[in-house]
Amino acid sequence: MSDLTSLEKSLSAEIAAAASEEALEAVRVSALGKKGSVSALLATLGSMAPEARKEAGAAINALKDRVTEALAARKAVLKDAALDARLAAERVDVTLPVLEAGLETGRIHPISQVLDELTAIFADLGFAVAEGPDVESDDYNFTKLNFPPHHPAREMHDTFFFNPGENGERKLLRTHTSPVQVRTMLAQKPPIRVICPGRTYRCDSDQTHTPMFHQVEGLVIDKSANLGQLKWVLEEFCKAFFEVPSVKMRFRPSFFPFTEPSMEVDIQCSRKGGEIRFGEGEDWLEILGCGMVHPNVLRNCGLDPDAVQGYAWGMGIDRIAMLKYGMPDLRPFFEADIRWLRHYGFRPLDLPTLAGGLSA
Ligand code: 2U9
Repeated sequence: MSDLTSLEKSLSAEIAAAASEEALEAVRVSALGKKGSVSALLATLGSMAPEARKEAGAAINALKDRVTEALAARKAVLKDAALDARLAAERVDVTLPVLEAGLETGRIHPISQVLDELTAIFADLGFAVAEGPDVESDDYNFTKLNFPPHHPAREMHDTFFFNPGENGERKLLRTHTSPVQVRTMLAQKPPIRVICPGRTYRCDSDQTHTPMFHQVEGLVIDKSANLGQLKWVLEEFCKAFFEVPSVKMRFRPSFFPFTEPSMEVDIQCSRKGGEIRFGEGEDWLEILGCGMVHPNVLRNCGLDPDAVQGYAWGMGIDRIAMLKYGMPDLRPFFEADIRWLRHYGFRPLDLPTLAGGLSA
């Protein structure tokens, strides 16, 4: 057997026996590396006579090619085997039940809970959910909503403005979710029935105000949208949300630039013993604002006020959560204090259902 044949035989055996990518790499270096056996054979070519060099060169290079191929084939086999072993070792059974401990300690934040509850109620009334960006343009947050140029809400001490961009445009953190309704009207044709929940921002901080808070606004645009429907929707929502068979609501005239007429809405309640109960009592508590969409707003959003009408409302999610679940102070909502969350939070998997009572 020639030297080349026996070298190829022993290299083939070593390649086949390599049990890992590291072992295979060692075989490659021992054959094709700078000081490898095949490289050493190639180095002998320089001292050969031209005829002999031609013949030996062709044979050694052919050997080198076959060894390279064998190494690559073995490498692919080892790679597949390593991946199979890893997949088998790292397998996770996602159908296993959630660990008891996680269920016991984890809590749903009251804002998430209330968001789920009100989304379920409005979905049942036929409303879709629309969302939009927290960083808004002055145009969508104020101008299209009929705020006059020097309205106080446009002042620095009420609104968080960003520094002007290269084009001079001054972006802001939305002060209400109303720009989402503007975007919806610009993008969709009536009839429109949406609720827009989300984060909103105003320069304000005390026991009942935080610089970031949550709102849910609603909008209906239709040929015959009217105040009677608005009143019915709000009453149905309050009954379902506060889980009472009937509610009395009081609509007081008010003013917002984006609605005409505008109203603030109180809900009847009792405050006996420091506890608020809805559906009974002689007290009144303000819970939301509403009105018919101003014709200027309809026009600004590409709609004809002679062809369609709209009603809208807005309320603070944090505020209605405080009212429903008896929380006296808004600030702990955003302090991530685990003791507060253990007390006021909700158990995971207690999903709200209209049939079962939302807070059951
Ligand atoms: C469009 C047209 C009309 C949304 C409305 C209110 C009245 C309102 C406040 C309640 C408490 C905000 O969180 S709060 O401070 N909101 O009183 N919001 S009507 O009206 C709209 C919105 C969008 C295009």
